[in-house]
Amino acid sequence: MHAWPASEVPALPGKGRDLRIHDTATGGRVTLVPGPVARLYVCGITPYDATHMGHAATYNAFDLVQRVWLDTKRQVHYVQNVTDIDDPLLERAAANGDDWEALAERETALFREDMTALRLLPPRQYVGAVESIPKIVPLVERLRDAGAAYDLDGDIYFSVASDSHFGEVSGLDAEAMRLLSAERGGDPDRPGKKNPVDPMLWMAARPGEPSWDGASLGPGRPGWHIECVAIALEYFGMGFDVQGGGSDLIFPHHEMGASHAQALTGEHPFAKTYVHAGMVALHGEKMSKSKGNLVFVSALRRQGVDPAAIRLALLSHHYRADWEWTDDVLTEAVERLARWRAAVSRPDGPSADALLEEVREALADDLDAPAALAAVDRWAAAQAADGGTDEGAPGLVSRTVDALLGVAL
Ligand code: 5CA
Ligand code: ZN
Repeated sequence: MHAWPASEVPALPGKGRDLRIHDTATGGRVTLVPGPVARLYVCGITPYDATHMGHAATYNAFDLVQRVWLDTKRQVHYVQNVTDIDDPLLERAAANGDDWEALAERETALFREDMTALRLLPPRQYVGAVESIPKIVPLVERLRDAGAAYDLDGDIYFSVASDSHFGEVSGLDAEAMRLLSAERGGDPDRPGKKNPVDPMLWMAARPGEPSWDGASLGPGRPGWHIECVAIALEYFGMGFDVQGGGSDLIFPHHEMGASHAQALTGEHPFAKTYVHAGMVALHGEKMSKSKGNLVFVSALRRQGVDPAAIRLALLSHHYRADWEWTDDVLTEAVERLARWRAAVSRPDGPSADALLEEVREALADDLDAPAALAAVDRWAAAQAADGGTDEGAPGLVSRTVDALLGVAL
């Protein structure tokens, strides 16, 4: 699949700091020291509805990771998937009398437009589940042949007992895992499973549903977690720098993905660091396609909201916090954008050298975007109050905000 166009990242003077970030697996903060090419895998959308503020907030967090890495003069190899075949997509298409492929294509196209408008850097590879099936099938066969997977009435399940590191990403106990598995696409109550949370790797073809050639597995379609494993192993192999997504992916998705990959290769870890963004809510509940309590990026754009203001609204919350989308969040962002634009359109101002370092330090400190915004606010307020004589300052502020926060002033 093709991704979306990249917005340019202006060069900044000097060099940024290495990112210290919260790692879900260890529960503590780690300093990321990738090689010259930092490798990031972020779980993409299931395209059965438009991009909402929760998705946008999560992708914004991982865009900041990339911008910090780029500022340390590294290259970034970013991979993202699209879950373009899965139960929710088929269910939504059936409910609307729609064709599932057309639905997936339409929503993926809209996602690309939203990402472009928000200036979120595109992945180098943007890869669909369907196009990955020829890579997925041999992995499932290998797991089965190694005794890490078993057949249940034609469906193939992964045995979590086959990975001695199972449980290390989420750190959850068996009961918590069982509850989350039931909530998030698993089938813990299906009789015959070795462990209730064992996830499906390959689902045998169901009447009326799309299916693909599965070689020795028989016709069917892939399970969810193996999709991201196949894609990450294809482009990175084991031990890539960061796997990211929202906190709703910690279990089962990222736990199972890690175990699939570790059982397949005998190596550990799958990702060196697991990073998760908090959940955005609306009216007190997690924003989710299944609940329908959504604010869409595309709807705001249609109403004429500047995407830069949407971006500032996302940046005004710490990525790890769970937060609530309200009209006030957007109003504040619109006002901030206007203040910043007025400030950088003046011919001079107070020196911005210290501001650049403050923004760098804020982002290196577990992506503290609210602290970065506060630093820019202070510069803009100082300029409005006292002016300044540094002719290079407005330009440097623009470039800093553009390169490190993805906001074009
Ligand atoms: N296709 C899978 C990942 S392989 C999936 O979870 N798709 S999704 O469309 O449901 O979510 C896409 C991304 O947005 C995931 O990283 C998910 O964790 C994140 N996300 C979903 N809802 C929210 C929310 N309310 N707040 C923050 N992030 C969210
Ligand atoms: Zn994923």
